Amino acid sequence: MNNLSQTAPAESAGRSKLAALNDWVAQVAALTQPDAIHWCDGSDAENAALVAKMEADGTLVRLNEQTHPNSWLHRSHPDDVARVEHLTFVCTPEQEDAGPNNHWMAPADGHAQMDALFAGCMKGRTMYVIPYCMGPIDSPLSRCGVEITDSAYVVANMRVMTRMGAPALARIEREGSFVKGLHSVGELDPNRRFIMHFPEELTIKSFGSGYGGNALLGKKCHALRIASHQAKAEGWLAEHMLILGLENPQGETHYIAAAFPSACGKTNLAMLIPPEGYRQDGWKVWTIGDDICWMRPGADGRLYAINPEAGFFGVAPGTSINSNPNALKTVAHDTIFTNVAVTADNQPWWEGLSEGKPVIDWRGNEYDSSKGPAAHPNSRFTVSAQQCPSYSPKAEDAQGVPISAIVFGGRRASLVPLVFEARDWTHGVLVGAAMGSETTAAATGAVGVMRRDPMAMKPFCGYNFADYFSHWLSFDKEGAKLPKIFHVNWFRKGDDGKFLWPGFGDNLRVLEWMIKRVKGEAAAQETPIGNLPSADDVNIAGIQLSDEANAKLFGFDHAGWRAEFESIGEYLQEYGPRMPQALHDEQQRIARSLDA
Ligand code: OXD
Ligand code: MN
Repeated sequence: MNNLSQTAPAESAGRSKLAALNDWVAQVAALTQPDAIHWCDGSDAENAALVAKMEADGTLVRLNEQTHPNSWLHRSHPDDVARVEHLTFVCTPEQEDAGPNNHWMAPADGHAQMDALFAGCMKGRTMYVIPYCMGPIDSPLSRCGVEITDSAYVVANMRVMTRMGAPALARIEREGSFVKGLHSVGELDPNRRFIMHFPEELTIKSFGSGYGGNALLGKKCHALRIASHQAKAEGWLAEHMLILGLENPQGETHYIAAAFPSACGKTNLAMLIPPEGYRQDGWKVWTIGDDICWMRPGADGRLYAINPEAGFFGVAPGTSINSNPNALKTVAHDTIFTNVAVTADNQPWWEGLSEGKPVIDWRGNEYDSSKGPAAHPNSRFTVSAQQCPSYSPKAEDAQGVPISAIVFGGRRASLVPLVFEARDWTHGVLVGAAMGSETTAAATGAVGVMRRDPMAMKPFCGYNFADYFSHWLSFDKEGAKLPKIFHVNWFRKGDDGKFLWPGFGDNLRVLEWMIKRVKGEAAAQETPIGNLPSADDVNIAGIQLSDEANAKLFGFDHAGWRAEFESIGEYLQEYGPRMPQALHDEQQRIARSLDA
């Protein structure tokens, strides 16, 4: 292989100035027995050599060079297309610390089970050592890790999704600490697949899957599960949130962090293009991140946020010129597509694209519409954030951006109005804790089933949710200037089963109302569930809403919410005595006012 420097395993120690890193690499090599070891430097030459190797062995298929320069298709194993929540574990000494929200195993058992899988698994393979930094390389909010993997596809994706290679290694050597992530695709056998986290040891072990959320360990495993644990200990927040900047015609930009479950439109909202009239008036949306947000209080008491990622691992189906023109421009070149279909002239294709016709489906078979969608519903693009036309220069700011509003939202076909504002921080934490949403194809299992997904962190919180809610509540203290908290629902349906709100660019109308509320410039009606705008308070000029839409999007269904609050009360009880009393009190206060 050209330009890919590899050493025999015995010579591998000593590649870093950090003894702890060299020792760990040597231990992993002794366990997994690779034929060769490659320390990734993140260079273009290294990437070119890896891509050439993957093209030669069929891991990557070149797409149409004229329409999609330097872009590739990867077809994963058909049983390896999503996160596997039932095989994902948090291994803490005490089960209670992982909480009812996580699958748990004692750390010694977890290590034993994983190490048995890893023993000799890299024979005949190259072991890649990937130093990476989550967040801008010079930011005090960033954290580093090292992923060891036997997948060149993982290396290529980590290069896009993180700041990977020599600068990250230099920071790790300076700081002396890093999250350890060990990954092998194994045999891609769903019966020999586990993703385990050891938060106390800042360690991740993932075996048997090459899928993004299971295998790109910087993303969900480090930046959410391990980081949420670190954040609790250190007084910050690691959240499943997009970050955007909303610039008004006066040139003032407010930053909003928004939590939605997987495949519920975070990428679309983060890259929103304002409706025509708003654009003419000078409104702009700036993208900071589309999936993960790390926030901590600054000296002025506000929360400052960074996006720890450097790229987007976005859901392809549904991405179109109507839903997300910025994303389409972003993926026009230098993109890795996974499990999309292709057209006769070898362009990537997925459901929702208005142009082109699929001829080969995501499995690589001739497309036959009677056999399901052409692209897998969870097919993805991996692309550098720098390619996004709306990428904010502030995204690289070491200090992060000050957050004015936090938004929670889920897919709720009924009951939940378009938007409401929490009365205060404690109420906002309850709104996040009570969040519900219908499941999507981002994880294996049934799609469309309503479940509680607090703060969109159900699959990602690395510790007991009850402690997580206490941690959130702890930010409300002397001197804090906390963001306002809102809840939105873009997915409310009418009696005919169709969405009542146009969504996409028109969501800006709702963001505008929020920022006006932050500035004390917009009206709202107080209700037991929070402050709701009427249809007159949100600018809906230029969109047609039926009477049913007006009533359901801006209305408040008393009886429905009474039942919802009973169910929220039962949900909080599931966490037993660790659930903070403040949330029980808040739930009961609202339940009482609904009864009044
Ligand atoms: C993702 C997910 O890939 O949430 O971002 O599943
Ligand atoms: Mn996500």
